[in-house]
Amino acid sequence: QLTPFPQGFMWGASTSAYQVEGAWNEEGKGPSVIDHAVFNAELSDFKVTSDHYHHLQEDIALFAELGLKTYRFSISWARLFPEGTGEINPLGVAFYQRLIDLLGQYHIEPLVTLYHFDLPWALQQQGGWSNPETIAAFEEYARTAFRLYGDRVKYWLTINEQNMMILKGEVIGTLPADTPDPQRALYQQNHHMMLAQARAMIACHQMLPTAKIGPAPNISCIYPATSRPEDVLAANNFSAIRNWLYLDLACFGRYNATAWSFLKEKGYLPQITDDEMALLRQGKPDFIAFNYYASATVGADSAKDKPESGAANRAVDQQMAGIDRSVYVGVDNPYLQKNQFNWYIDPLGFRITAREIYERYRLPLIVTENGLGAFDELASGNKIYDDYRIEYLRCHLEQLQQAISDGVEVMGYCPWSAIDLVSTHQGIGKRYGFIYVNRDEKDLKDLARFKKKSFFWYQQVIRSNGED
Ligand code: BGP
Repeated sequence: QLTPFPQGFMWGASTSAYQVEGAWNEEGKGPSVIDHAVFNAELSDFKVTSDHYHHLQEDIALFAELGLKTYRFSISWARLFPEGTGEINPLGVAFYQRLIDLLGQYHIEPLVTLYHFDLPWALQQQGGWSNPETIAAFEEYARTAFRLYGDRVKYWLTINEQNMMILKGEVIGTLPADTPDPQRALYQQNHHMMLAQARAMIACHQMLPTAKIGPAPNISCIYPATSRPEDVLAANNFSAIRNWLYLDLACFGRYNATAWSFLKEKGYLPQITDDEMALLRQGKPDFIAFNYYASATVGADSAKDKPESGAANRAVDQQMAGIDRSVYVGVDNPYLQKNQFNWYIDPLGFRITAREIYERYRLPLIVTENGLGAFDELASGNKIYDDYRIEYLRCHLEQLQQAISDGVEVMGYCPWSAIDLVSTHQGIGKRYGFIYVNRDEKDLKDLARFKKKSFFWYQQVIRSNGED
């Protein structure tokens, strides 16, 4: 007998500012690291994306029609503070005010990410997260957001996928290319981000006593390649480095012992002080948000000894970038299907992950990303038959409900993404939305919005509180 989704369950959907807004240099917005990053020239850039900035009313009306109870979006730090700190941009302030007001009109609860990969370029030029002054800049920005929007926004997320920014430092991180000893520098950045997060959580609790705030890492289910103890140990180590390092710091204010010994062995230990550790213990989240897309399977044999075993191997390697490939190797999982981008589809892994997080930290969970990227086809009559996405989401929701029945406290589910937007490394062609945006990689067309088949499916799911 399955436990029903709780009353007031936060049925939602997610986006992030740089992937959906466009208007990259309009109305006083400063540049961010994304505007200076070099991506594949064949793919769409982040200048216009889905042009949500200029389609705000239309998009929020569509989200209301979809039935969203919650909308997760991020504030572009550089839209509020073009220089990262100091002078505030009134037009940026007004844009998010408008967005939040519109959500209010439709009774959609805002869930706001403070920082989703787009560090202001001005801060990056001063060393980004390697510079401890960025910690104070983040706190100032967070306090400003709490002051401006705290009367309406009750749910806050600190930093999106901090673990991915560290593990894939060279791709989405903020490490300048010529940094000596890059791994060590990344773990120092990680420490600074943790301090910034703790300061934001403390500020949130001081300024908005009824608001709730939490971290939003990407957590993956890690399987051992076989039942050979060496493989199990490898999976255990990998999970500590990939997942628990981040949540242990956020929730317990301490370094995960296994991860710490890995950092020590590799010479990646950050510099930390007792005062900083006291601050980390003081800043506590109210809930844990997590993004889940796929699981990974790892073995103990070093990559040196094994030839590449194909796409799955690369998929795991992608997740392990930043971790010495001679330590762990990603292996194929013959029990799982893959999507068009070679990510494993693993709904049961989703349930396992939710249980694992809950058992470790005993905080309510909210899923802030989960979804299927695919090359959707626009059929005649502007229809999009994305049955594969419905299938993916349905199976994951089933397992989420199983997790709830297992006793896991789940506040909500916000799949990625509310509307099509630009994927960081694969352009607009890799779509996730319930709403299609009519454009190609380079041809902006008319940016018209079309409801996909999954839109109507999700609408019914929300209407029935997950019964359908
Ligand atoms: C997460 C990010 C999102 C989004 C998503 C899908 O890591 O938080 O910003 O991009 O992954 O990833 P992709 O677009 O690479 O398929």
